[in-house]
Amino acid sequence: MAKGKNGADPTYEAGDIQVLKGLEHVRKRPAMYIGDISSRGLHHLVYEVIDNAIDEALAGYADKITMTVNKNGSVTVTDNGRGIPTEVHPTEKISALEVVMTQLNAGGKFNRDSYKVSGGLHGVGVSVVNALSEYLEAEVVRDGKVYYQKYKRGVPEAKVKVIGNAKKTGTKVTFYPDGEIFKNINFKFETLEERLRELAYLNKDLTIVLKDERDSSKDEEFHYKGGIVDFVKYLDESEKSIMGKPIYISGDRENVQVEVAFQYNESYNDNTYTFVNNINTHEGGTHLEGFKAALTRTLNNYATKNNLIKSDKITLTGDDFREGLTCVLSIKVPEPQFEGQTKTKLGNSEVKGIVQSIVGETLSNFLEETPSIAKR
Ligand code: 28F
Repeated sequence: MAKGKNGADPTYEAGDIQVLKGLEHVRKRPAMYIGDISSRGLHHLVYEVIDNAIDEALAGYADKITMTVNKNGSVTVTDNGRGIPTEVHPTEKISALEVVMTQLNAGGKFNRDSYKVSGGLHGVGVSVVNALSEYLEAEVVRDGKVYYQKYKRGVPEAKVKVIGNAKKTGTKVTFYPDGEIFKNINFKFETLEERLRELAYLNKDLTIVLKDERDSSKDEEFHYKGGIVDFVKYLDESEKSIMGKPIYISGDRENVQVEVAFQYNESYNDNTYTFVNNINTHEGGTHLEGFKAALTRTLNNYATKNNLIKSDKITLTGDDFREGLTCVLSIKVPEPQFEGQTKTKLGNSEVKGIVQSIVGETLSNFLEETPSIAKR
């Protein structure tokens, strides 16, 4: 290998400069990566780390995620997945763990036919969290060993080293947000609690534990075997349902997984929440359009066929069918296109037809089979 000007290995030098440029860009324009540097941006740091653990669960390798707000204000997230790979890169001579932690968007760990969860600004990668943290410690248990590396504002303090042995596997990330970037580095327990509870409802096989060393009386454990059906019951806790239990529909077509749970209560408001790959699509999109079209058409057909509409002068509109509706629609799409002001509107046009057909077919069968509920 030819030696660089100061005798350093030029390949390593080049890679190093590229890494430093990346981290420097993140620290110069953090809002481009996490939306803003207010409390919301601070919490996006946590969501970015959590989402990588959720991805490991979606891939089928982790079923428990623990998050702790430590006494000193740092946050620790652990999962019991495979552990981030640590093998040393053949040419770059650095561990895969260091690549994931220091190179922008190195964490693109899943290929097309799995679902990359992405919170915040949709999966910027944990290297962004690293660049915006005064320090970050990564601990990986894999191949019977415990690997460790510590970073200061994204720069490794030393090479990845083995600090012990262990049987299980998993990844643990502790980070302390950089006070030079964020004015306020206090994590709000209630904010974290709400997002983690939502993620547990959306991923029914996952257990999520939330601990606060500043006040351990608030510790929580979320695990909802009923998934989004339990979510609808939770949302409707203070309402009176007009049907025994929520209707649950699921199916998948063309690599799109659709799940919807809904029930009617005696109120007049429409309480519909929609998610794509665990992202809360506040602005709706093609999945919601498909669900609304299926609901309106199926209920209208049923009502007309069973002459439940007294006079033929009125046709019920979509809004009529959403009075008193509490609904959670959660879909998983390999390549979601997000639009809208806050990038929380799904744009994939093919999804509307997929959701409409899955919901339409299952719902009309359900109404035929349970006329008592249908009539109500
Ligand atoms: C506390 C936060 O970040 N968990 C993670 C994995 C597992 C793999 C992975 C992550 C492949 C090489 C890019 C392991 N074995 N929790 C986490 N768990 N990343 S992040 O792979 C990273 C990609 O570098 C993993 C086999 N395949 C993937």
